[in-house]
Amino acid sequence: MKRHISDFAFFGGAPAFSKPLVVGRPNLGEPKTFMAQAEAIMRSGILSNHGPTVRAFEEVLAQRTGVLHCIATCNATVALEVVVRAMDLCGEVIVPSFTFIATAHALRRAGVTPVFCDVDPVTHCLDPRHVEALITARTSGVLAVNLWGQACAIDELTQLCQRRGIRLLFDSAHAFGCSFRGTPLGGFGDAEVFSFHATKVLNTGEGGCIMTRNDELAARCARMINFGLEDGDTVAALGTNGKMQELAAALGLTNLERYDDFVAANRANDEAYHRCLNSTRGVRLLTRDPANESNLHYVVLEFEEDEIGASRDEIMRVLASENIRSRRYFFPGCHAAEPYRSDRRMPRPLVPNTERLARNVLVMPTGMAASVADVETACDALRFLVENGAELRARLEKASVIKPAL
Ligand code: T4K
Repeated sequence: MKRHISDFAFFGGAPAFSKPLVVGRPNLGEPKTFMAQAEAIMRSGILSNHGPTVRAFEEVLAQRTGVLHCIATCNATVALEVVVRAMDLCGEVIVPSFTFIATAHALRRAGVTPVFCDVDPVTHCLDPRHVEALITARTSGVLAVNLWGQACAIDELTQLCQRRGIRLLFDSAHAFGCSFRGTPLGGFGDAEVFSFHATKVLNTGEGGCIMTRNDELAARCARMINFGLEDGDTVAALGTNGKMQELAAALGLTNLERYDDFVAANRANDEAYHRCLNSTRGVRLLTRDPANESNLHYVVLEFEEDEIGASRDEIMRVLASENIRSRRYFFPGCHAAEPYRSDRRMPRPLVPNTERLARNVLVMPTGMAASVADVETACDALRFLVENGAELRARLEKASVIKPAL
């Protein structure tokens, strides 16, 4: 328990954790289950090209979500780029400025201009009220993000896109296992893309999938992730190699068996964060809509620098020396990252909420690798820093270590 600023490792004390407590330590199922599947795959000699394990993984995902088509991919970034091309999106697509850079890059790499739109200050998701004003004759669609394991304003965006005759695609990288008003995510809009990166609630090491109810779009995506090949050797379209490999699917199936445990761990941690931080002024947890189910895989804090007397970055730096490795997703916002920042041809809508969130948001560790006791220890340190922000800043200034960017 920290009682003085000097108790923090940054100022010479002992760190709260001997090993790093990180955001994104993989959730893993039983090694024995994976090994048995890996052995079967090795004996079969089928390692890739939409083999039986990938097909089984796709089938389970389709069943769980009730979505007709699930196409497993090597990651979500390639999957997004593939769907953007398969949907024939062109010109401009409206996308939130507060998201992981992969969302924007997928558009740009597919030859589409991402038009960065501001987000809702409460949900951090694309704000439909700002979307409409950005629609021009060049707009072919909206790429919305179901951020932090929560559904965004799906109804409003669906109605808006239908009314304006443009397409709607969802980046659901964070949102496997989540639902919107009782319906599992996966079947909304023209398509949804999920990530199974090591850091996600369900992982295949690297991986992702495309889900859609549209038969034709599914067929196009399946072809495009396999070089545009049809019937083995006929190249029917432009394509890439976006296939998931068999061993990745085996890891996915293995981890899926413990999915409920992963979410239960997240829930217990989420409750602990709320319990420990609820009465701390200057820091608040993301408010989630109780009507939508979340996997709770992201613990998202917002800091009020004026109230605390210290910034998110100052707090994060001192936490890091405690071996509490929080992340400042998505600093500095896509609009302020290259190549978008320097591209003078890009439309430049104002995004004040994104800029505030990029300064104030901090994501904390959770998942199977973080116990409730770990969360309580991390929160003790965090609470002390927030409650003693002015002193923290003074000590940092004295040590002349303040740097605006880490
Ligand atoms: N759309 C959105 C909204 C996204 O957030 C993302 C990805 C995508 C699309 C694209 O999905 P993918 O193409 O990746 O499928 C991470 C992930 O790399 C990225 O998948 C994720 N979003 C993004 C938000 O975060 P980093 O750079 O913050 O995390 P990384 O890879 O440095 O790992 C974080 C910590 O996790 C490490 O300090 C240690 C731990 N870790 C990580 C790996 C990979 C492990 O303990 N074991 C591991 O194997 O990007």
